Amino acid sequence: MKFNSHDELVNTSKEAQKKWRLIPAPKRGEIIREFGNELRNQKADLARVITKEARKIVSEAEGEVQEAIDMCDFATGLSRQLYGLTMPSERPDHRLQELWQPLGIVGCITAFNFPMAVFAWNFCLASVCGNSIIWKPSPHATGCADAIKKIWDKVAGDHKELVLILNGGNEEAIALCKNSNIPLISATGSTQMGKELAPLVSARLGRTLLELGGNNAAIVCSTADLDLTVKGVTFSAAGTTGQRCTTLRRAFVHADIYEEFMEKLYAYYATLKIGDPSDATSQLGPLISEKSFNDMQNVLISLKEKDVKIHGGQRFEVSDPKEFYVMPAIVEVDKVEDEMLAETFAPILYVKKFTELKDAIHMQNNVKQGLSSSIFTNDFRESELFLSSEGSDCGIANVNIGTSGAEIGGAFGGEKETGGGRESGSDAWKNYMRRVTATVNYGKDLPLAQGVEFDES
Ligand code: UN1
Repeated sequence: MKFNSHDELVNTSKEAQKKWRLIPAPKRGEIIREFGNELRNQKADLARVITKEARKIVSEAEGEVQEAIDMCDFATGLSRQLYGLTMPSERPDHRLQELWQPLGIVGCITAFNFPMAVFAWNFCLASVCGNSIIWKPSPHATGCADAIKKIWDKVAGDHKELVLILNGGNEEAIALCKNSNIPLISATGSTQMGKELAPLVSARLGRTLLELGGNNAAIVCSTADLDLTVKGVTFSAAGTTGQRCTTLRRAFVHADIYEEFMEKLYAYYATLKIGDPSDATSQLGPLISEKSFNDMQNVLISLKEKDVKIHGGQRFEVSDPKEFYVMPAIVEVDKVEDEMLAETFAPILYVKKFTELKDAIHMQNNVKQGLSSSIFTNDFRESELFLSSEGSDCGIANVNIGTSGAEIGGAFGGEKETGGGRESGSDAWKNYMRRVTATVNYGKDLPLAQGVEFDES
């Protein structure tokens, strides 16, 4: 569908939403179930599009489509559970209750690394709640958006325009953010992007739902099961070639097991299969672009000036020289280096020794981002401390699991410069609705709240 202007696009979405919101939520849920079934039918083909564009390995690409399918199932169930509370009224013959109504249009900006799943997080909730969506996919993954749109159009009947795609870059994102007909902008990407876009939305007092950078850490305690830990750390740090917002970037390892852990970690890294992501045996595909490669190399160059031990990180030669495959890097540091405080969207894992858990927790939290975190331990006192108010300050805190690979059932998102948004499961749907507090008087008198008297007669 082609639009002559931005206004035309937004008006089309508005009209689509007006029609859609009249459909009872459980009926909307049925259409989303159809959408999910079609994703199921085409899972392998969709995964191939992800692999082609985002360069994810087959298993992860299929996992991403599964994440979208899971969201459809979740939203279908949710379609009968958009509950509002009823509170006791202090006045006789009155009912006090909350109603949840759709917002209107949701503007959704997604990144290259989860080109289908993050759309599904937003679309499934937004649509079951009665909203339409204008989706600006990453310029790296427009084919993924087209494939999804085609499936929606197949199942949507009269509601094809509920999903509209706006292709483009920064300029298009800015236009969405400035448009006061779009009550909610949900954006995934870098913190820098969030800092540019969010003020445009808040200048018109619109709402944002932000899922921005991460700088995730794992704490490996002395009682940890090291074989399990090494697998968890490697999947999170090197998997997806370090290009998840949940990627593990820093590991704090207890001094008592440091040598043994590092030995096992290097041995495991040495087994990783780097290569064409469409080859089912590959575990790591290439970086998304030459720019990502350069960003990674620049960080490694600046680290070389310092007293650190760097392992890996160099370009890995495969048959197609146009792509940027890399050996995932491990950087052992004695002190917290500045490079560790920034997110480099590439597989660089910093490792530092600790002796006191509270110091490790402090180092973990002492960054600007607050998305995901892990502790590996078999001592419940350590894991409970980590999960307490003295522990991780992130939106996601895992025990004996790496920082990446969250299920859809929980709310996903993080604190501080990660943006504070929550998407996906739990009650994240509330972000896509407006809450109406309704008080109904079904009596014959007009008692006022707080005992106020106005009309004495
Ligand atoms: C992202 O990288 O933007 O928890 C999302 C995970 C995935 C989602 C990552 N389920 O790693």
